[in-house]
Amino acid sequence: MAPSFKPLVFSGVQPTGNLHLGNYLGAIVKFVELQNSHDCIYCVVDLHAITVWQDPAELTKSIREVTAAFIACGIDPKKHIVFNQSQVHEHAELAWIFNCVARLGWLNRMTQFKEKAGKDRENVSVGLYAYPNLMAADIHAYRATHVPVGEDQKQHLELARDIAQKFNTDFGASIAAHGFGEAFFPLPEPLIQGPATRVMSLRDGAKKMSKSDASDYSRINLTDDADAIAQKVRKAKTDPEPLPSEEKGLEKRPEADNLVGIYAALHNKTKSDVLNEFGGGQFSTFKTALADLAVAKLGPIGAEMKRLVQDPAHIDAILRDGSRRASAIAAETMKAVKDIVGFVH
Ligand code: AQP
Repeated sequence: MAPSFKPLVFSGVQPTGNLHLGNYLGAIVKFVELQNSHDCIYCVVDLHAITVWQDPAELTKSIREVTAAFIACGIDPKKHIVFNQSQVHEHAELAWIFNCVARLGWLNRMTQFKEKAGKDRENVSVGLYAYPNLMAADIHAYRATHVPVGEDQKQHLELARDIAQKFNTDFGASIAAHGFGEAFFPLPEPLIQGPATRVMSLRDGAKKMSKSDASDYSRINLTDDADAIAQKVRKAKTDPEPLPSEEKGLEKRPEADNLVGIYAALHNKTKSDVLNEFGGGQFSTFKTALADLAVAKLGPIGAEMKRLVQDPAHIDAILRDGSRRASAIAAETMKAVKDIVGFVH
């Protein structure tokens, strides 16, 4: 019989700059929903952020800004846990164990590393390469069972499952001998659902919307004001055809597909619902409706984020409290892992 684990949600967001509509629809909206059905732990993953260079003062600001975004979007840090990764040392400790479990061949297959390292592979940090092992440690430090993420994180989640599986197998006898049954780590389920699991750049339907894109017109930031949102939607790349009436008509039209997906996700509808309403019409009409909807949804979030970051002491107190509660769980896991591996402690 497969071992059963208490359902627990874990996910993280990097404090690496402007949070955008992709982070919001691909991840944070799901974080908020899951609070109604699960215990949730949401982490500002600052150790991940420094796998590429971060200006220290900007990093501090970004950690507080991501925390503010979580709260402004509706995450409750009292009922659930919100904290920053570097305050819970077990993440780094467990990541080392996983460095010794994961195989080089597994990491060599990671497409995000290939994309981020590009041609300059010799010159990127070792941390960027080992990033997926740290991500596995983030999840497994809490023995989390469900991980809401955007489509781009799917491969890393599969690696986290492979690491759990190999740890459970390699240490099977020790796991049983220490009274943990057949498996110590659950195989976490990725939660990647809905019409906007991969929001694309507004300038290029083949590229993911991303914080690091040089063009600010490629993304809608959570802190953009109404004018900026409206202008970015108006300038978003489209094609000359009217909108199709059926979803099949979005195939090979990446920009149209992206905008329809964004509208559907913001409205909590399906793409097919959106095409029932706008199919056959011109993009100009649809873009006006999309801009209005985006302003209505994101405007209050941006305003609340700006208000919250005015009080860094309040945000830091939330992170400290969350870190304390996260540490209590992660310390239990790490203690058990040390027993299982055979360390004296
Ligand atoms: N475009 C996207 N569409 C849907 N989901 C997305 N996510 C990111 N971009 C999109 C999801 O947001 C969560 C947090 O992401 P992250 O900040 O940890 O890392 P990232 O994927 O590296 O973000 P960026 O914007 O793409 O940063 P850069 O430019 O530095 O590479 C994750 O669940 C992610 O899937």
